[in-house]
Amino acid sequence: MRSGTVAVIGKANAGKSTLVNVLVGEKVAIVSPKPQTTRDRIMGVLTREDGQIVFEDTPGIYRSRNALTGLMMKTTERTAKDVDAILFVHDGHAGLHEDDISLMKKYLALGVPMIIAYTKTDIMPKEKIPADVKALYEGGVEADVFPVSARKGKNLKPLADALLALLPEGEPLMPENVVSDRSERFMVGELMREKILLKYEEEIPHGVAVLVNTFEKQENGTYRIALDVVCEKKNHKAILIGKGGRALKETASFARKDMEKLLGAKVFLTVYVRVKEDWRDREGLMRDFGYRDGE
Ligand SMILES: Nc1nc2c(ncn2[C@@H]2O[C@H](COP(=O)(O)OP(=O)(O)OP(=O)(O)O)[C@@H](O)[C@H]2O)c(=O)[nH]1
Ligand SMILES: [Mg+2]
Repeated sequence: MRSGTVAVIGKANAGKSTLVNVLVGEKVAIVSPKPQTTRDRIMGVLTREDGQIVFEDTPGIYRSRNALTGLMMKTTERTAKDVDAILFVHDGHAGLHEDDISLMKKYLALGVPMIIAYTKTDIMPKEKIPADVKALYEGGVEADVFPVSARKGKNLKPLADALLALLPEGEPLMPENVVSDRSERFMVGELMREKILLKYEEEIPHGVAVLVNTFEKQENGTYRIALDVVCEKKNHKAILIGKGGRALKETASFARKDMEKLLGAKVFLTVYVRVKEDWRDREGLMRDFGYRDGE
């Protein structure tokens, strides 16, 4: 059998986390239509009879504007160098541009075996696919391209087969029942961040960190969870909370439903909103909030 690690790399919002979730068959990473949803390296494990693929989902490539995005890009760079293969995720629906080709070539140059997943084929004209594959080939991108739809579950088996074939012979790296390296406690904070990404405009979610202060299983099997939503500005706090607390109540209740699904139990959720100005530019605070550079 074969077994090894695969870094999942690509532009922000390309569909990396969605693809990892569907390949491993469980939600290990949150997903949203906004770029920079994933902030940290997250492991998702696919175990089959003939082998195991340990995916490392990474923060999408994005022009760095603050210390947090700088840290996120470092995580992605480190991950790409430290694996058996790279799965480069390209958003077919967003079109193929010069910078996509140069990005793919940059990762090919690392000398790590690489495969391209050309995703979101469910929302684009099919006849564009061969033209783009040809353009990649003519642009000097020497890698196999797999058109897929993570949303519709299309063509995923051939992609997983091709990835597995790139991995070394060996025993599984992770126990059979492990799908992620992240705790339920971590996921609970991420689910809240996902709902904030979905509910509020661009600027607000990108300045939000979620801290899990309490994560307790009670004797009767229910959970008591308390979260701090940290934002950067007083007016952001006001928007997050909304008139009479309505917006926050809605977001929290939406997140709570997902937490209950994850934990298989009733959740009592408390959320506080706090302001910490410019936390995304303050190294110490970022680390306090759990963001590291992928080491
Ligand atoms: N139609 C369609 N939408 C998709 C597909 N895969 C992902 N999406 C959507 O694309 C958006 C981004 O998906 P993510 O999986 O969060 O993308 P990502 O590459 O992990 O993004 P970052 O973590 O921000 O770098 C979400 O709205 C997804 O629902 C797909 O196969 N088809
Ligand atoms: Mg992601």
